[in-house]
Amino acid sequence: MPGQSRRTAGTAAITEARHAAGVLKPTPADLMEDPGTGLDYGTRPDRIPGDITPIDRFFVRNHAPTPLVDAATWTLRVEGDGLRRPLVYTYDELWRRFPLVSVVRTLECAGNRRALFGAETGHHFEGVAWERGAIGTAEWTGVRLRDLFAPAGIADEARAVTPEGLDAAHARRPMPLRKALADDTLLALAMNGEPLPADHGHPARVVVSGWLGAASIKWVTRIEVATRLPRVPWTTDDYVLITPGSHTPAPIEGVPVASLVELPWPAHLASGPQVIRGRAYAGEHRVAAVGWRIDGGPWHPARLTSRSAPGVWARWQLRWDAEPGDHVLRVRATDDQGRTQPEATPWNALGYCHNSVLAHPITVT
Ligand SMILES: Nc1nc2c(c(=O)[nH]1)N[C@H]1C(S)=C(S)[C@@H](COP(=O)(O)O)O[C@H]1N2
Ligand SMILES: [Mo]
Repeated sequence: MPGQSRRTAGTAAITEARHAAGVLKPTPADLMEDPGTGLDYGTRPDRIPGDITPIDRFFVRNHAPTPLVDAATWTLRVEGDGLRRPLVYTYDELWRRFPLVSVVRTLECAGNRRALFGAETGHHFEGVAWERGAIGTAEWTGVRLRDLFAPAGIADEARAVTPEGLDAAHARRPMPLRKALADDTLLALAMNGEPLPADHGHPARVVVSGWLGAASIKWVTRIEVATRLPRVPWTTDDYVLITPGSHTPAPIEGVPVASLVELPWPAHLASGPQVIRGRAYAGEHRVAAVGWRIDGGPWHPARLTSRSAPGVWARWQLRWDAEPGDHVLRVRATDDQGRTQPEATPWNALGYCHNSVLAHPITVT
């Protein structure tokens, strides 16, 4: 390829762009929010057309620039003391040898809304200053991890599964064996019906339903099945909840219930009857209800317009007779465990899992 050089990293051939761009796809401001890192872009909440987030605007969270991987020479190693024998798969083999499974699942970064968490607490959090855009839903097609493990033979003592990325961050994040063997835990090869795009993990990424985005490792080159849960930076230093008085940081797994209003922030609306739409997501749980209120008025139920299932956002809408002036819209989702979005999120040092009810400013003219 002109203007590009080749080199080999591990077992995978990586073609690196001469000008190492953080993200490969275009990230226009009318589709994506830019928190300013050069590696991370959020989806604009007012630009999601249907149940599924199109690839051109699906949020990207990269700890290192997107690697360009040649699928023809890439391999996946499946190994560790939790397997009877190690195996190596090629890209073609993954497509041909195993049943292909498609699931619609939402990914949300644990740091979503961190900028709003900062504004709420008056604290400056380190880490990507996300607004509301670090969430998206895609149809993921690929192979179940449990099908990949079967030919290797899972040992009785196996406990933990740790996928590893070949990007410069060498991202790794363990999950318990039971989560890895779930029906909807995939090694995804395609997204929204297209081969996985480079920024989203080409040639293969893990999709861990209902968990924080960091568990869904991109550019996977190796999956370790082990008899012990490994300690890795993403469960000791990052993606952990550090709260006042807590002695050991708690690794984040599922994400808490929250809602997303499909309006710009602040929003401008014409007066008169308005339909306002949005989404709510509760990680491994179902969204049971969504409520809304204007200013200091009473809470009303919003109408859920899609079936709510674990691991995927639910859509809702509300009808409001907008009166001229400055208003505040509050939306509050509740999950099937009876947990409701709080007025304020308990502080944690790294600014994760913010799910407070937001005061959305709307000017009606
Ligand atoms: N190899 C690798 N996998 C990764 C990451 C990364 O930086 N490197 N980022 C993680 C984080 S924090 C999130 S939120 C999701 C984002 O997935 P997306 O970029 O496809 O939206 O990928 C996860 N997988
Ligand atoms: Mo993330």
